[in-house]
Amino acid sequence: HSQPLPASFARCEDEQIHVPDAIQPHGALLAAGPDDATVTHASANLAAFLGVPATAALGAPLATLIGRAAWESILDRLRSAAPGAAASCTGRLEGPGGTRLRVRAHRHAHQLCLDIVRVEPEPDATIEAARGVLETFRVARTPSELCDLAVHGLRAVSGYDRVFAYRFGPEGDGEVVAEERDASLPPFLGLRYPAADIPAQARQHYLRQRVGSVADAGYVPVPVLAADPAAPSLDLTHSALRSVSPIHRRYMRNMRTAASLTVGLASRMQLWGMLVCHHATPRVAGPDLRAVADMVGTAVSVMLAGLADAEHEAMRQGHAATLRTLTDRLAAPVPLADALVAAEADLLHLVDAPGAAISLGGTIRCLGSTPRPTDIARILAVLQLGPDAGPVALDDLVLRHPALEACRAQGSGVLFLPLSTSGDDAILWFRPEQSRIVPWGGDPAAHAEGAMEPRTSFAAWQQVVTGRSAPWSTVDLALARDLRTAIEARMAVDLRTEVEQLR
Ligand code: BLA
Repeated sequence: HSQPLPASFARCEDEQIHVPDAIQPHGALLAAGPDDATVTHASANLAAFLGVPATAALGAPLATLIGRAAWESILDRLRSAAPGAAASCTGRLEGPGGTRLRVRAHRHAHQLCLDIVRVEPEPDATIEAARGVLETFRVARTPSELCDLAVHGLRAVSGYDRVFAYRFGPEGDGEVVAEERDASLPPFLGLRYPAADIPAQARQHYLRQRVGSVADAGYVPVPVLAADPAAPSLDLTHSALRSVSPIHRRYMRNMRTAASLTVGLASRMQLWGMLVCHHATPRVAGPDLRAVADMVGTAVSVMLAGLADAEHEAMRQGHAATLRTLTDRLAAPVPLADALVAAEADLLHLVDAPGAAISLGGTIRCLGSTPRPTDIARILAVLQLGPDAGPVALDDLVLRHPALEACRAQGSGVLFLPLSTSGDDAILWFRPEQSRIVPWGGDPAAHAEGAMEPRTSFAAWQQVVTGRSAPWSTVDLALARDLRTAIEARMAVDLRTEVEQLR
């Protein structure tokens, strides 16, 4: 376990995980070329499943290996798949001595690819079980509630001893946002993990092929042999037997997990997160369980964006009264700046900030707890980004701009709302520095830059974060934009009055 991993690549994200030239040993693989008929690839363990050595299978007609009836049925069913859809089907085969086999066929990159596994007793992963899980999703009102229901349902169906939902942050790091586990296991809920744990190509992979599984992290990979040794490696993206990265296998062993079943969650074409099932002892995720996991993941993915929008809208509505009061106050027959100053309490409450500054016509007025006006002028100079700069929300102003260090106490966080396309007219809200403790599932710095080794300790590790405020939400930004619309309406009225007075 302590030997360095042989790596033919320089960075984690350079490992070509879709072409490992190997599979996991709990199944066998056959692939046929563009003619669907002649075997181009066979896994070295083929004899244990079909009684025919891989070397004998290469170049042979696929129909003679699995039987003409099975072959024709597979082609027939793949043909009826919707155009563009990833075509796949499962069927049954009989191996030597009457062993019962399941075969899952799919077509990808002009190859017909067959995963062959033994029929094993599977947990009760039926359509009925899947329907039962999806049924519970009806009551979810937020993405977070949906994740709770998904991990609960997936654990009940799969029987894995830990199931959690992992959500990616904007930088690729992630957090465990829902979890159900055997009471004997330590909790992961709330812990954060660095982006390096699931490098970019692995995240891309889970967008393309949503379900992945490892039956036994301690397995010895089985080579996939090719009829033409000069042919490019077989793309195993969609094979349920794809051998996973040796680095990730070691990661699992370090974590004391033998088996995993992973479902990618996508929202708005992005990988939002994953549902991950772990089991302490080896466990094959059979075709039925994978299908149920796929259904659960698809339902969650489809619902995520809508629930996030609904949650966003509900939070926005929660501030609707404040926004209405502000809009009414803007109608007062006093200069705009005076109207805003008079509405101080509502202006601060709108985005839950203890301080704000109004910069209009070259004058800065401070409300509540803010940096000093001279420092606010410097913030303005830094944030005036361009002619049509939208609102900007930063929770790390002084970390980004060390020259603004003096703003740390009152203004580590700033929400900047430009009011005009020229000049300094703007509203700024401030939030104070708020030191907080971020719990990581192991020291994130244990990944030295470019390290090819997974870390060995996953003991909770607390990072004290300074120089940041409480984060601004997309709802805060939306409310600031709403206020700007009201202010622009008021400015238009002012302008019309001015023009009329000139006449
Ligand atoms: C894959 N890494 C993964 C996956 C997860 C994690 C969930 C998807 C596959 C699976 O679930 O088995 C990470 N697992 C976690 C995290 C938790 C967990 C964060 O249980 C938290 C509780 N990994 C490293 C380093 C590298 C690396 C240093 O630690 C690269 C040098 C790579 N991780 C890596 C690769 C994959 C991966 C390449 C894809 C494996 C594959 O599918 O081939």
